[in-house]
Amino acid sequence: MKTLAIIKPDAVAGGKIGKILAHLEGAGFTIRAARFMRLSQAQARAFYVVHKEQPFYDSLVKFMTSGACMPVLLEHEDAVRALREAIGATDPAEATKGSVRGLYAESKERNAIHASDSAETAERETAFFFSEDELNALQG
Ligand code: FUP
Repeated sequence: MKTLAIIKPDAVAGGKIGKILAHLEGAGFTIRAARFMRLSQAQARAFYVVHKEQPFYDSLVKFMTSGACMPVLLEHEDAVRALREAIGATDPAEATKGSVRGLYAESKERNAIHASDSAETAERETAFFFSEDELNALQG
């Protein structure tokens, strides 16, 4: 199955794209699609709409629009669970040492990477960045 990751603006600006993708490929994930883009305010607000009542929402949107990010579609057996395990806890202070966030996150907000938290979310978030036509074309 597939799941959606976003390498966040802190990690892109910090020159961590290569390290993070290598880490994920080393953990057995296959990259099926990727883009390099800067989220608009509207896109960031829509992407994180489930958090719109949270006190950190405005700050999160500001951070996610602060620079380029890299949405990546990843395939793995039990991909949602496998990616959540590989990235570690939201707060790097609580993340497993060898996880992506344990290695590369700066703070709970600037935490290097996003990963879908369920199969349903993965579907919604994948469609947010990649069209069916595009994904079919990539499959050949
Ligand atoms: P996660 O699924 O691990 O990305 O974490 P959440 O869905 O709980 O939060 C989504 C994003 O909101 C996090 F990646 C970072 C941000 N956030 C904060 O900035 N402060 C918080 O207290 C909680 C989350």
